[in-house]
Amino acid sequence: MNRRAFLAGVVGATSATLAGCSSVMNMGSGSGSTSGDDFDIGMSAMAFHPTKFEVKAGTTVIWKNTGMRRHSVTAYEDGIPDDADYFASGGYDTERAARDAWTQGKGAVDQGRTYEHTFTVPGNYAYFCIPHEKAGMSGVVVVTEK
Ligand SMILES: [Cu+2]
Repeated sequence: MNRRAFLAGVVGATSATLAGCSSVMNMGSGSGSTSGDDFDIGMSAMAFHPTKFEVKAGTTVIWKNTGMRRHSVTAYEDGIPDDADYFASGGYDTERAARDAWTQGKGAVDQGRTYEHTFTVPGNYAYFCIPHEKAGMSGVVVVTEK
């Protein structure tokens, strides 16, 4: 009787059925999707999916709120390259402005909506979601040379 072999088989049978990201067809709404993909980074269940996303310089990254809550895409001002443009959903120029606007209900990426930003300067870009910052909703975009 080989109990150990049986247990090993059970452990090996983990199925990763994360059924997110069911693609929503975007018929003729012209929402600025650059390729066939609807979005690059999903926002749901208080996390960015994936949390780390790598692109080449010059790429436009699209976030989509795939969940039920309001989220934001807000760069950490001291978490991006010195010569890079600041970015935040709502179009704010500083982290402070983005945080202030949120208290007035502005700057959200609402359910089903997208936000996009074009990254031109190589480096790491740390960003977060204002209402879920304390819950650990943050991510990083890694921009490599062309
Ligand atoms: Cu959020």
